[in-house]
Formats: sequence, C-alpha cells, structure tokens
Amino acid sequence: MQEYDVIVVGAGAMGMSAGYYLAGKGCRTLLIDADNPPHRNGTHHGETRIIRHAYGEGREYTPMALRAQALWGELEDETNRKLFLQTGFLQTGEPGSQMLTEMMDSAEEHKLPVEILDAAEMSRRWPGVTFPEKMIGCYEADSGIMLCEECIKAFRESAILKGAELKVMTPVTDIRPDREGVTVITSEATYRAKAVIVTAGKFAGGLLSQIGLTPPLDPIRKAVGWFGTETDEYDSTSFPAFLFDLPEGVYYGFPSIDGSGVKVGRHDGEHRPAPAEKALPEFGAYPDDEFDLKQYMQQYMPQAAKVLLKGSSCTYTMTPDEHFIIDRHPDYPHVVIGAGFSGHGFKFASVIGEILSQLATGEQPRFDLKLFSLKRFQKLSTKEG
Ligand code: PYC
Repeated sequence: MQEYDVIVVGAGAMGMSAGYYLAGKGCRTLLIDADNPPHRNGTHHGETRIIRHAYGEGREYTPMALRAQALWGELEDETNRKLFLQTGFLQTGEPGSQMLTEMMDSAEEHKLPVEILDAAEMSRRWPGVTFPEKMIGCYEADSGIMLCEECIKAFRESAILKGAELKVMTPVTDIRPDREGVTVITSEATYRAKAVIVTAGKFAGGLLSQIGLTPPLDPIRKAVGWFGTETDEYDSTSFPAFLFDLPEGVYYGFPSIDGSGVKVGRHDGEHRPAPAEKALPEFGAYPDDEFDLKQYMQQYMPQAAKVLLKGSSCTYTMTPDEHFIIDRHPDYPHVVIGAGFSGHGFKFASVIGEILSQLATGEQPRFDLKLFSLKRFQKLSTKEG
C-alpha cells in the first residue's frame, strides 16, 4: 500500500492550496479529486472572485484576508501568472446595513485605508451606477479580483513541481481513521497516511458522516450572469468589484475585464438544494436566474442591463451561520476538515491552505480559529469511526 505523510481529499481551491503548502514543507503529499481541477462542477469556476480586507461578514476575518492577499502575491511571483487585479472594492447600502457597518468597523479596528462615500460622491466616481440618495459606500482601493481558475492552475502546477502527487477523476469512497493514521480508499486503490485533510466541497457532508461527523452543511445552487455594456464606464480600468447590501437582496459583481461584460450574482435569496450526487442545473434552468439579475442591473447599472452575454451556475456549501468550518476531528486530531465556505471562501484559499497544512502537520496556526470550530454546532454528533 502506498504511504504518504498527508492525503488531501478534494483538490479544489482549499485542497489544492493545502497540497501546495504541504509539498512546500517537504511532506509526502497525495491530492485526490473526483474531477480534474480547475473544472466547472464545483465552486472555483467563473473567472473571478472578490478579495477584500475590511470584512462585512465579521472583523475576525480581516487578519486572514491580509495574509491571504500576501500569499497570493507570493504565488503570483513564484508562478509568473497574473492572479490578482487591483480594481478596488466598493460595498454599498443604506445607513444601518449590518454588512456595511461591520466592514467600516473592521477597517477601523484593523486600521485599514478605506473611504466612506455618500451617494453624490459615488455617482461622481462611478457614473454608470444609479445610487439612490440615501445610500452610502465604503471603498477599499487595495482590494480587487482574484482570477480563480488561474489560481487553481498555479497551485496545481507548483504543488506538483514541489513533489505532490495528484490523482484526478478519482472519487474517494471511504476514509478510515485510526489511532496511528488514516486509510483512504478509492475505486482503484487504498492509500495510507499519517494525516488526512478533507476539503471535498459539496461532497464533504457525505464523507464526514462516514467518520462520525454531521456538521450542518447545505449545498445550494447559485446563478451568475455577464451583461454586455454600452459604455466603458464599467471597465475594470476604472470600475471596482462591488457588493450591494440592499433591502431587496445582496448582489455582488465585477467590472468588465477586457470586454467580458459586468458579472453579477445574488448572494442571498433562493436556496435551491444542490445535492452532491446530481449534476447542477445549468444557468437558465429557472426563469428567475436571468430575471432577478436583470432587474438589479436595470435599476442600478442601466447601461449594462440589456444583453445577457452568458450565465453560469455554481454551488455554495452553506453553514447555518455562514462561517467556515476549519477544525480537527474531535476524536482523531490527524483528520483535518475545511468545509462550509458559504459562498465567500475563495479569497481565503491561500491562507486556508496554509492553515490546513499546519493543522495536518501538528503546527499551531497563527490565527484564532474559534469562529470556525465544529463545536459551535450544538447538535454535532460524534461516534467512533
Ligand atoms: O466573497 O466577496 C465574496 C462574495 C460575496 C458574495 C459573493 N462573493
């Protein structure tokens, strides 16, 4: 039986990153994925993801966001790939918006350079947007966009160069931890390692239940669309990544990059189950995929609302509080879990890979991971695996 220091089950954004950091430490590392990353069947496709530092979902994320940004920069330098576009990031909403207030508080607490703007100033800077008079915004110029497929390619290429092995199109059927290590079984082979990292995205719930863990993980389908623009006001040379926390919903998006169109998605709203075992219905399978996004565009970005260039569907794996799970198995500390990234995890993939690699090799991560513990789910049941 082949033996490794660490096996990573699921080589999407978090797993591929963990494999990269493990291989960099000289660990014998095996990455196993049911698909061939980057691919379109998980949560790392769609060209772009936002990266931001002042954090509306909780100021606890800010130190991790800053470390993530630094690590992305190192990966860019190492692989000579363009991974980050510094377009700036604008979050906007009505005064009292919880996400906006938290973003501003997080900036203050961590002394981040942000600008608080009223509707008149936002309209002056970004004339392509119709800002209702009462809206305010928080703008962070250092932030921007990660090119998500490029990030996965960079991790993959570099992890392999550093000695990691990667098995693609290889679903894991069983994970069996014991006191000494762990056995990982696929349809083709059985592997043994001192530790395992489970970063299986929408498959995490099924795999974790085999090892006695049932955290509340809810994979849901989301839709994004790219809209053609009538002016260059939405171009990434002058237009930021954005998040609108509105009474009617939370919408986020990206400027048009080299004529790609404005990409927009709805972060909250309809929770359509995305069972791991079924293919995700394509964009357009539900009429509101387009309708909802178009309504938002007509109201706020009217010169980019007419033509839907393309659409895509993807999966968010939600936790009830929308915070991640980054923890060790309570009975088997050499079983490490990264799951439930709830639609806002990608930007952190670099730092989360670093953290997971540290947990798997017995090092102490520098971040407080309490927010991400398995224990917070009262009904978590464990049994001997
Ligand atoms: O991660 O910044 C983000 C995000 C918010 C909504 C969708 N993605």
